[in-house]
Amino acid sequence: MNTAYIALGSNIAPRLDFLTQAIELLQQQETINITKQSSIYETEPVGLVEQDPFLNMVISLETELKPEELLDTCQQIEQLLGRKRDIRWGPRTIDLDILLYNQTYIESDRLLIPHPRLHERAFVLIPLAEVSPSLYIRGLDQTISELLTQLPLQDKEGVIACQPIEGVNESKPFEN
Ligand code: A4P
Ligand code: MG
Repeated sequence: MNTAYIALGSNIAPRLDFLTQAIELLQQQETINITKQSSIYETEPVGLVEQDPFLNMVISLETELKPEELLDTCQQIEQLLGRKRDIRWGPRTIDLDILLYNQTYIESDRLLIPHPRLHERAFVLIPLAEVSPSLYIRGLDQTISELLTQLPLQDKEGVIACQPIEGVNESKPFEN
């Protein structure tokens, strides 16, 4: 069995619904078993900053799928949930990025693993540290917790844990 970590992101309403549906669709796959899921975080947009805030989270899963097959599944789910690919780094209903797959290193046309921007993004490292703080990243030669301590405070302040409001399709940030 293989262990993979996936980052989920959405910044088009209803964001919480898109995250929830993506998780359900992953869990429905016979070849995938979700083992842990982080809290949901509201995060300031990174890269292309003139867009709405995101909800982000990370899950870990066990799977029989090979990395390319897992990517196919993620992309099918993105399509099902209305993902359009017009602007790189632009607004999206749902983005599913494979962060890690075992300790495998992959550099192909379709797949870069570990995800190349994992170590510089608070919206990835904070939820990933919640799921697996002591996970060691080969190549970067550090654990998730160690990578997180090196991020600027300003980046981490843009990532706020949320709690869902019952019956409402959005989330209410609270101080963490
Ligand atoms: N691809 C290569 N490696 C991977 C991987 N490990 N997992 C390829 C998934 N896909 C991978 O992705 C483009 C291509 O990357 C795919 O065809 C796949 O073969 P995409 O999802 O179509 O496009 P994208 O999401 O716009 O690009 P990318 O590079 O995934 O963007 P990022 O780096 O994910 O940035 N700010 C906040 N706060 N929260 C966010 O979630 N996300 C982005 C998108 C920017 N700013 C953000 C957030
Ligand atoms: Mg993506």
